[in-house]
Amino acid sequence: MAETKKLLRSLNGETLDVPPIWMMRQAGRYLPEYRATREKAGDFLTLCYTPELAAEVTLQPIRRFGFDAAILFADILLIPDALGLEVGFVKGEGPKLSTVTTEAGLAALGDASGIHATLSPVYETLRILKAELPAETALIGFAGAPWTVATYMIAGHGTPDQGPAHKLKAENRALFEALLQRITDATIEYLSAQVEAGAEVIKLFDSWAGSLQGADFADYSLAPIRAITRALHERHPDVPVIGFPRGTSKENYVSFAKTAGVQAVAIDEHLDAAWAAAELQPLTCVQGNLAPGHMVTGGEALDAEVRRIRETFSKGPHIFNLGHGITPDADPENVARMIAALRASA
Ligand code: 1CP
Repeated sequence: MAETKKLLRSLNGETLDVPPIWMMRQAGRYLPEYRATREKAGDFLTLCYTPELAAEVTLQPIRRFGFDAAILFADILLIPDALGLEVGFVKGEGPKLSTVTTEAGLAALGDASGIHATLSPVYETLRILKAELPAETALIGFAGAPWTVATYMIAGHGTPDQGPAHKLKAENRALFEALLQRITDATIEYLSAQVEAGAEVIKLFDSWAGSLQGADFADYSLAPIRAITRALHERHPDVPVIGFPRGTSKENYVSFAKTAGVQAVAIDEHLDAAWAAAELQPLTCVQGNLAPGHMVTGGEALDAEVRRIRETFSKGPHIFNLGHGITPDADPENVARMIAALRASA
């Protein structure tokens, strides 16, 4: 049977008249129905680990907007939790974790095969979604890329420059590399289980790739991601992977597109779309890259940007998305307006 899900068609290399659209953080605080479910769950981790509630918030933006894909509601910091760190989300402050900065800390972590005990509710969420999603809506599973997850495990919180992770890398490279390896191994098991539970596409978020300079990008963003795509494709050859090396250089985006083993490269809003259409799209499907600020400001500037991005990428496979996650101050009306502008543009 011919593939009918638009996201899968684009990932398979097809150029569509109207590209599929979904949005990073499409389930989130800008939606009143999300805030209500989040309130009911109490804390953020409970929301992630309660399959009925996690499935509910995943479905909310699909019901409201009719996106072409749903992304599993979870967080990249569930892997540190499953490896045995203490992970908490403090309202208004973001995540707080216990840290790994010593050999003893690494030795105390669990290994990859032990993660499923903690993560099995996530797989149940996917099974519920698989049963409840409309037939045309693709289901995306995800994980953080090892470097990005490591930055939180080393610092214990979000950091503007990933300083603590860079410091550990400089002071004890063997320990830093062993930590990346542990995260890589766990991520392979986690994503394989997500696919087995119904995820049709996988996205790897390397949100902090932009702070890796020179050979560090190849060694600590690209290489672990390639290890994950290889192992995943050995087990599940047909599952497409979207990679997101956010904030990296043009040169690095090109080497990522060529060698990461992904079927699409997601680009952030700082990358010039015309450059990406000329240099990346001949290599792979491109996802992006409307600036998230347009979801706050809206208006005709939003319509014009949607048309510009859509036209710029019209000669090859494209997935329409933001360049990064939608922010809590966004107006849901602007999301509807973005989708209408895109679908009217054919
Ligand atoms: O209180 C709340 O409701 C918390 C807000 C929130 C949400 C809605 C967090 C805390 N995580 C999430 C969900 C989430 N996180 C999803 C769900 C699916 C969707 O997109 O709708 C996904 C894919 C993520 C991924 C994630 N978490 C990333 C990578 C993507 C990105 O935005 O760069 C990162 C870096 C995180 C860590 C994280 N989780 C939450 C926050 C506030 C942060 C960032 C912390 C920081 O460094 O400042």
